[in-house]
Amino acid sequence: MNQPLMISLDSLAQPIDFEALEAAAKSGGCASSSCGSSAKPDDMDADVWERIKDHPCYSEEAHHYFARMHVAVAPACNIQCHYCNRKYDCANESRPGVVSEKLTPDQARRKVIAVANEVPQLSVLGIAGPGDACYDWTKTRATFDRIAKDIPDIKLCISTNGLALPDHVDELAAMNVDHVTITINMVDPEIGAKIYPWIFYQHRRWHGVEAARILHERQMLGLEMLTARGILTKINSVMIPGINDEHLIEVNRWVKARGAFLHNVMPLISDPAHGTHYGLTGQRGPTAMELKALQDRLEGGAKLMRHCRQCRADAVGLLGEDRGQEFTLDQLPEAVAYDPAKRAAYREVVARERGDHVAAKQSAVAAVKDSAQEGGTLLVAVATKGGGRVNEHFGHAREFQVYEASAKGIVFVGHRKVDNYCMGGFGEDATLDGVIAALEGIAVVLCAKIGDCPQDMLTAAGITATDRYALDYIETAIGALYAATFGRAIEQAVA
Ligand code: CLF
Ligand code: SF4
Repeated sequence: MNQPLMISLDSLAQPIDFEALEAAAKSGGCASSSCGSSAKPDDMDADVWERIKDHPCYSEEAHHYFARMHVAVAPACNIQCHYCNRKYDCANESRPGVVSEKLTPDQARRKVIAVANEVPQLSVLGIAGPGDACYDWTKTRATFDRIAKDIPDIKLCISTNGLALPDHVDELAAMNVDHVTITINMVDPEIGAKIYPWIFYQHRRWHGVEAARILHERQMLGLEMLTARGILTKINSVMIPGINDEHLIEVNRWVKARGAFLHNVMPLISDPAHGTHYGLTGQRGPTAMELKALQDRLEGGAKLMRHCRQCRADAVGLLGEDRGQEFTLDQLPEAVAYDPAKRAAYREVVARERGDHVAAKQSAVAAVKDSAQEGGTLLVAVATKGGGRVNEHFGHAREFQVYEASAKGIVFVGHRKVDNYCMGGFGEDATLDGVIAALEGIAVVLCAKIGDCPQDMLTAAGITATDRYALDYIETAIGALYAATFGRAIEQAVA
């Protein structure tokens, strides 16, 4: 293992101390591009790993360290989804299609440079609407062209419904866009007709099954074209109970057969207040356990992404945090110049921390496999603010990352969003009830600190919470917990 760093990454979510970063980088004597390679999964080509190792969506492991930002330059859309209403905006609302301000390509350039100068974790620029990035193509292309000139090492990423995608695949390849997401919710137009009321294609509107069939054919064509060009394609699917939940098993088969790199099944977000068709007609989303059960059934098919946070179309920061409100247009300088120093220094630090983390993870996973027993599965929720460590106060957590420890090792299986319990020094019982409800099925909560009162209430709800593993790597903590748990009561393991 490496020597401890001069700074810890447990403060990733805080403003970065550049002096400390630079000093830590200089003390390392290790090049970021090579060190990161120690984290490569055994079953992945070195070339593919090189392309995803800093992408927080394409690599679960990278999402502990690297951030994405979206620029909302593409407001026009060519289809209607029953789960979307782009008129609704709330700064606290995190879901696709929601933005606080739309940008021109020049404004987007200013914003990306300002963020890159302030947020050294930034590695990916995505265009994910708020409409469709391929339909609103002129603005998407103009934005990517500008940013690629100023920040050549930033990864360009795009998300689309797929209808206009085949028209732009060659340009995407020429522009070095290496990561494309297509939202595919069905491969059966009869099911598609229950999700999409209409599409706009070849200068006219199409409705019902006919519309869904065209969309389906364009999505499959787009995916095949991307695969043929070696572009890493992720499929997002919205799980809509009673509409396409069972059907997503078929979708997974189809996209795997056509070379999809990842399949990300996300829960439907549905609330009457959002004014969407599903929200207004009472269509519910899945529970966290229903989502997990479907994802578990999909294991063995196209590789799953389980750490999606269903970002806004103007999200900024690590997945699960949103710093967008710090970078609204009125706060940006008129003239910006990119300074690569902070991002370069940060990468040096991450490269070292990451090698250490991977070694710790491997040893924890081996310990779990060694002590695993028949049926010995433990679901653990972790309060973390990044860096792969147990480093968040229970009361400050806005989400918990969920890991499953079993004979298969230690696997990230999702996250649970919560309202933070600690509201400026005092806890709210009603909020805590909501947190407990969100932790359905969880056996143990790991956090950096927890008060007696919430700890007792969690215990009464059958959930053990402990700060015993504060600042440990997540897997190290879970490995120790697992080894101590089986054969003894959880309460003894955390005593
Ligand atoms: Fe953005 Fe999407 Fe690129 Fe990521 S998000 S365009 S691939 S950079 Fe990521 Fe956000 Fe989930 Fe999307 S967590 S909603 S999967
Ligand atoms: Fe909304 Fe995206 Fe669907 Fe268009 S493709 S209707 S922006 S969710």
